[in-house]
Order: sequence, then C-alpha cells, then structure tokens
Amino acid sequence: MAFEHEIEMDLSKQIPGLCDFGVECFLSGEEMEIGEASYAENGINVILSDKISYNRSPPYVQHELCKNVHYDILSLPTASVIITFYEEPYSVLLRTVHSVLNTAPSAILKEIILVDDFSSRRDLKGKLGYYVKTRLSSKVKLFRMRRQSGLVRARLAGAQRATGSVLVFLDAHCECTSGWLQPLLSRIHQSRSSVVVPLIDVINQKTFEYESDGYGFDIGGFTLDGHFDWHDVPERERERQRRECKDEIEICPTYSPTMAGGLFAISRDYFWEIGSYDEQMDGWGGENLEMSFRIWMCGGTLETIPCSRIGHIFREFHPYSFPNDKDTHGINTVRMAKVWMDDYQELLYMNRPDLRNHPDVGDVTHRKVLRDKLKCKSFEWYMQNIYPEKFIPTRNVQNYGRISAIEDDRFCFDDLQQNIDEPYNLGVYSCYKHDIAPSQLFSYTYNKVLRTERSCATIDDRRSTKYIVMIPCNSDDEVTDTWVHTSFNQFKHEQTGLCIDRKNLDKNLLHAAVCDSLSKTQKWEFQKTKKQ
Ligand code: LR7
Ligand code: MN
Repeated sequence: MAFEHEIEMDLSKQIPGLCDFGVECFLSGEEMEIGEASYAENGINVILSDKISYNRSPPYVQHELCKNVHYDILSLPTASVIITFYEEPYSVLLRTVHSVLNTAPSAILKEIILVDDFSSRRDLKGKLGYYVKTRLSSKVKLFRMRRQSGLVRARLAGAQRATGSVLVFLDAHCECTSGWLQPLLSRIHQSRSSVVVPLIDVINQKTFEYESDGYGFDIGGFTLDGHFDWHDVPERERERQRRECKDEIEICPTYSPTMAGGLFAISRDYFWEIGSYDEQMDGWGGENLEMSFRIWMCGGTLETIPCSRIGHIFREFHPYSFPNDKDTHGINTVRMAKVWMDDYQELLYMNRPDLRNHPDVGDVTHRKVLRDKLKCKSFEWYMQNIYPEKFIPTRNVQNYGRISAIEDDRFCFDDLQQNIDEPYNLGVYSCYKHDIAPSQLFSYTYNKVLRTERSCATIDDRRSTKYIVMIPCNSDDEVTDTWVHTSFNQFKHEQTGLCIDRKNLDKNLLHAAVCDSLSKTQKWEFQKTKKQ
C-alpha cells in the first residue's frame, strides 16, 4: 500500500524526544534553510514540525490550585471536539489530533470531528484519510466539504454531526495540555449558558516552543475597526471574582467581553438555541465578535477558564487566500455590526469607510429575527455592563472631532499612520475636511484625558524636545497625564504646565513648550464634520 509506506516514511523522520515538554528546538545546516523556506510559505516551520513526534509530551503549565480541584469524570457531560482545517500542514494537524487523544480522558471524549474545508494539499487527501482510518481511534471522524466553505460553514457542518453534549472547537494547529478538558466541561455542567474559553498559550511558529509566561492571562476586547484584541483583567472583574471564588481568584472563571474565536466549548443544545453561527459568513473573520456579542446580549456568559490551557500556533500571515481575494473579515464584520451593534455601527464605518454600503454584505434579516426571538439586550447594555472599560471616542466625552490649528487647516492632530499598538509621537497633517479620518479623531474626556480610541496623550520629558507621546490605553486611568483646554485655546498639561506647540516642526511632530497665551502655534480647536 502506497499510503502505508508514506506513513511509515513520515514516522521515520520523527526524532523521539525532540521538543518534548514544549521546549524550543532548532534545525541545522541545509535543513535549517529548507525549514526557513517552508516557514516563509506556510507561516509555520513545517520541516521542523515533521521531525517532532505527533505525541510529543506536553509541558506542565497548570496552576498549583488547579491540581487540588477534583472532577467526577462520570458526572461530566461528554465532548465532541470539532477541528476544521484548510490547507494546514499535515504533521501540525495530526499533532493537534494526537494531543487531544493523549490528554482528554476517554470517558468524556465522545469523538473528534475533523472537517476538511476542501483543501487541495495532496497529503490532506488520501493519506490523511488512510491514517485516520488505520492508525487512530474510531472516535476520530473525517468529513470533507464539497467546496471551500469558510470556517463558519465548516464548523456548522461539524456541529451538525456531533453527538456529544458539549461542542469543543479547536483550530488545526493546537496542542492541549493535561487536564484541559475537565474544567471546561465541569463549568458548562454547572452553568449551561456559560461559553468557556481555555487560557491560550503561544506555540512558537519557528521553534515549536510552548511559551507560557506564568499564570497570568488576558481577556478579550475589540477595536472599532472590527478586530479582536487582548487586555488585562480589569479590577472590576477581579472584585466580582473575589465575591465568587473567595481566595482562589487565580483559577476563577473570568468574564471576558469577547473571545478570540478559535478555541472554546459550548453546550451543544445551547449552541443551537443561541443561534449557532451566521451561516452566510464566508472565509475567515468576524464570527468571533458576532458570537461574543450575541452570547452576552442574549443571556449567556463568556468565560476564560484558567485551569484549562491549550497552545496555539499564531501565524504572522494567512497561508491561504479566499476566492477573488475578498475581504471576508470586513464583510463578515459588517454583517455582525448590522445585527448587533445598533448605533455603534457608525463607529465601524468611521474607521472603515470602505465598508459603508459594501456590495457583498448580503441580507441579515434572519439574524435580526433571531435577535428579536431571543429577546436580546441592546449593544448599549453590553457596553455599559460587560465592557465598561472600552473607550468610545464619541460618547460621554467633553468634546471630540479633529483638532485643528485655529484658522489654519494645514495642521490637524494626526497619528501619521504610525503603529498605534505601541507608543507613538503625535503629529500634525493637513485636516481631512470632508470625511471623518480615524487618524484625526481625538477626544477630550471628563477625566481631562486627551486621547484616541486606543491611546492617551502623555509628554516624553526625557529629552530636550518634549514630544507628545500617545501611549496605548484602554481606560483613562491607565495614564496620569491630564490636560486643560485653556481660554486661550491651548492644551495645557497639568503635571508640567507645558502646552502643545507646533513651532519649528520636526518631521511634523508636535511637542510641549512653555505656555505663551499670545503664541499662534499653541492654539487648537475641536472641529466636527457634517457627518458627525
Ligand atoms: O476557509 C477557511 N476554512 C477553515 O476551515 C479558513 C480557515 N479554516 C480553518 C483553519 O484551517 C483553522 O483551523 O479555521 C481555523 C482558523 O483559522 P486560522 O487559524 O487561520 O485563524 P487564526 O488563528 O488566525 O484566527 C482567529 O480568528 C479567526 C477569525 O475568523 C477564527 O475565529 C480562528 O479560529 C481564531 N483563532 C483563535 O482564536 C486561536 C487563538 C488565537 C487568537 C487570537
Ligand atoms: Mn489559528
């Protein structure tokens, strides 16, 4: 048998013990070079993956407190693990499957459902099918989509075939650590409308190191251009946990406003009850925020379960593309926003003008009907109760708009397209007068913070030129810098008494100078466009 031979060849490439316990490992010589080339193509070093056993030992990453928790396996619901894949490296996919089989107690693992989203890679066809049939437990089932359907429809196809009481979704490049499944099932057993997410660790895409930095973890948020992002657990949630879990808050279920989307568990009945997925979402992206908002607004909770830890290989780019190179993330995000975000939708279009009236969005009536039927709460309720830390540039602020030099529209505050995930220098650019440019949208809050959606203005006083530095911040209290908009139209920094000045611009960057009420270069006003 040809496949038999190929499978034996694959196994003979693997070096026992390599990268065990999640330590990093490297190739050398010629292999290093082809490994790097495979990385450039796949976003994962496939040559290295091929050398690591499908059964490499997982690392020990569980918190001490988790080891004391006892689970009565026989009383837990059973799980169907659903893994969809599209053009994933064969050995990476198989390691994911083996790791589930190695770590999930067999009494609670009902099945593993693999859904091939119409991949074209040769080894994902016959060889994979043969491997699953001849080398893996009969609990592992493989289904193939008949055309490329996108991850939402592939997951729905998996969910339709599932027979366990809980659905567990995983990406096709994960490794589970021991004890990951019990805490997820146990929480759902306790509370059926809890949708639970493991703590997601990083498996390095070049060295396969399982990178776990201690026991801390982040929860999910979102940005107004429609992306998921990570944040520290807020004090508000820590307080709730102290009430809920007393002195064990490190391992307490942690409410999360959103989830990354790939790794989570949900009661099977509840999954269908709460509206599964929007089956008209194509390709990739957007479904994670859709499900997150829906769960919270329609009566469920979204929780990170710290005793459950799974590694995921984060790729820096997508190794696959979608038909006609469609922006499926953008289109799906509009579908989500139209159904769930009420007036807040405007903020999405403000950040993504290209998505306003996008021709490929389609009809969302049936999802609105679902929202009515489930009597879901408003997005405003969600923002106030589930994600009050999230700063909305146009709400509950003293002022917002573009900040323009008085009577000189060559100068508006602007991020100059720098990387806003890191501290950056505030600059000026010609004012965009006709549309609302997100790069020029600033707010002045009741806490006297001068900021954008994601960054707050500070002064860098380490150098002789005191640049204005925008630093990432979620809520206002993450910075101590406050500003007064004076009667001379200056922005005066309360801590140093200096004013924002555009004199002697160097590379269009603003700085702080001694306040001078007569100086024209210190006068700024908020302006709004008609659309605001
Ligand atoms: O057309 C497709 N069909 C598929 O079946 C495209 C993808 N897929 C599969 C793919 O093979 C993979 O197994 O779907 C899975 C997810 O795709 P990835 O791994 O390319 O996505 P990602 O890890 O970059 O992105 C995250 O956001 C996505 C938004 O649509 C999905 O929700 C992913 O599941 C999600 N991944 C995680 O949440 C893992 C944790 C990391 C983070 C952040
Ligand atoms: Mn992924």
